[in-house]
Order: sequence, then structure tokens, then C-alpha cells
Amino acid sequence: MEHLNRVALIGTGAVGSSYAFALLNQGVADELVMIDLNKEKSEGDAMDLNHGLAFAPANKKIWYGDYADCESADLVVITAGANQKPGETRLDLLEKNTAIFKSIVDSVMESGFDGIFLVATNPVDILTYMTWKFSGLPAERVIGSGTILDTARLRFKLSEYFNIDTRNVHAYIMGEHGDSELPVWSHANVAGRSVFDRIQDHPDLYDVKDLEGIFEQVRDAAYHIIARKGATHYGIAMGLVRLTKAILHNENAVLTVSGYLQGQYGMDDLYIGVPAIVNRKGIQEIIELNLDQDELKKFHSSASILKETMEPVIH
Ligand code: 6V0
Repeated sequence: MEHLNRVALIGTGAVGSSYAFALLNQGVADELVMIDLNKEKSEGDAMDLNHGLAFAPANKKIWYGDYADCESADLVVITAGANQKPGETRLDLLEKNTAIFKSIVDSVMESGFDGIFLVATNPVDILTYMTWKFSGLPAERVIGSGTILDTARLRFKLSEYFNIDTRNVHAYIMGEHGDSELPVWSHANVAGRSVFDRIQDHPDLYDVKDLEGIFEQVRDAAYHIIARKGATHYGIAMGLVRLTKAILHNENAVLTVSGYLQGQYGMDDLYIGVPAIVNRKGIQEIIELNLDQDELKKFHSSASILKETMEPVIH
């Protein structure tokens, strides 16, 4: 019998419902079960999304369900939890969301689930680590959305600056999905030229000093959006669909995700944003870029911040 790809979505708030909508519009996955503490909300979402099936690129079974439906899921996506309030950092959310995650991950595992977890709830790097701990699954099957959104934001900002299609701009944000993240300028390229070469090509138009401001806008984007509309959800939802496709379609896609380090970049035992090869098995490989000295220093400092922050909750 043909295998049907099933995604179980836990948390149908702003991020979760936007993810479901993007999944439907892009025709990804055969089955989508939505689970939320607020059953009425996920039931309403399932009804609403089913009414779009007539206009979708592919048929899909969508329903609201419970944890038992995770048993045969290929992928469990977690977007449940408290979100960032104005002025609150992602790390402030940690204790609240760790308790929520213990109950969610235990319930998923009790169903007999044996697939891949994809976590987006903040602070995402630490909650991905907690998901790995609570689930007992191999580290490569627990993935955090990490800096996938920050990387997309950087590519967008550079595309605006250089006036080149976002898809032809390649640059990574690594580190914590949060205030200590860093841009990897040493490997950034636009239309096949390094950003530095591109700037030199047109000194009348561009200035290397502008890069810092571009990065600051990327790093602080969530604060700016939250101040205006209370949440950010479309960008991350599309990033999660990109990851879902990479996993279900066994793409070997290189994406910046929160992956478990075991010696890479000289660090151990933490989840942090890194470029990685993603496929049906989860994280196939974490790519070790040759970071320059300054980048490596910033990456290590971001890792130390994460380690210090998670210390109280991992024991
Ligand atoms: P939201 O709109 O408040 O939705 C959260 C949902 O979780 C609600 O529907 C709740 O009912 C549900 N929920 C809470 N507790 C449980 C539980 N125990 N079991 C099941 N469901 C539960 O929040 P929003 O969707 O805006 O944000 C969700 C998370 O995503 C937050 O932690 C955000 O910080 C995070 N984001 C992560 C991003 C990233 O790049 N990784 C980007 C944006 C937001």
C-alpha cells in the first residue's frame, strides 16, 4: 500500500495555523492532524482549511485530533506554547515552555510515535534540546527551526540592498535563534560573487559599513514585528513548510536549523543554529563551515549563552 505522509501539528495558534495554511497551499504532506489544548480552535481551523481543499494543488486529509493520532505520524511539528510578549526575550519564555513541552513530548511518545520532531516554539534551541531529552529519540531525528527564519530574513534584506532576487542570495545566520546570533559574512554570496566582491564591484552604490545595519535589522526583526502586530508567524510558517518538504521528500537540502553538536565547531551537547543537510532521516550531517576568527568567537559566545541559560532547566 502507498505510504501516506502524515504530519501531526501540535499548537494551532498564530504560527501553527499559518503553517497548516502554507502546507495546504503548497500541497505538502497527505495528512495533517491538528492538536491543541484549545480543541475548539483546532477544530475550527480544520473545518476552515478543509473548505479550501477545492482550491488546493493536491488533496489532503485534514482533521483535528489527539495524541493517539501521532502514532503513525512521520513528522510531529510543535508550535505550541506561550509566545513572546512585547519586550520579553525568547529566553524569558524558557521555564513556562519547558513544562508545557514535558507534557506534550511525553504524550506524543506514549502514542508509539517513531518519526521526526520539528520544534519551533521559543526559545527554540533549548526546547529542541528538551524535546530530544524528553523523547529519547536519536538526536538526528529531533530538529529545531533554529535560524531558518533569520537566514531568510538576511537573504531578503540583502536582496533589497543589492536589488537581486532573494533566491539568488546565499547567506547564513548561525547561533542562537535570538539576540546572540551572528551573520556569516565570510560565506555570503550574491549572484555568485562574495558580498565583499559585490560591494567592491560597485563602490558608488554599496558600502561594507552597511552590512552591520542590515544584520541588526535581521536580528531585531521579531521585536519590530511584535511591536506592530503582536506576533510573527507567516515567515516562520513558510520556513517550517520548507523543512517539512526537505524531510518528507528526502531532499538533502542545506538549511540552517537547530542541530545537536557533538564536537562540531569544537562544541558538545547543545542544539544551536547551524547549516545542515536535511532529509527523510532528519539531520544527515551538520556542515562545518570554515568560519573566520571573529565569527567563530561570536558562535562560541552564542553557544555559551545558550548553555548558561539552559543550565537551570536541564537538571
Ligand atoms: P499562540 O498564537 O499563542 O499559539 C500557541 C498555541 O499553543 C495556542 O493555540 C495554545 O492553545 C497552544 N498550547 C499551549 N499549551 C499547549 C499544550 N500544553 N498543548 C497543546 N497546545 C498548547 O503563539 P504563536 O503561534 O504566536 O507562537 C508559538 C510559538 O512559536 C512561540 O513560542 C513563539 O515564540 C514561537 N515562534 C517561533 C519562531 C521561530 O523562528 N522559531 C518564530 C515566531 C514565533
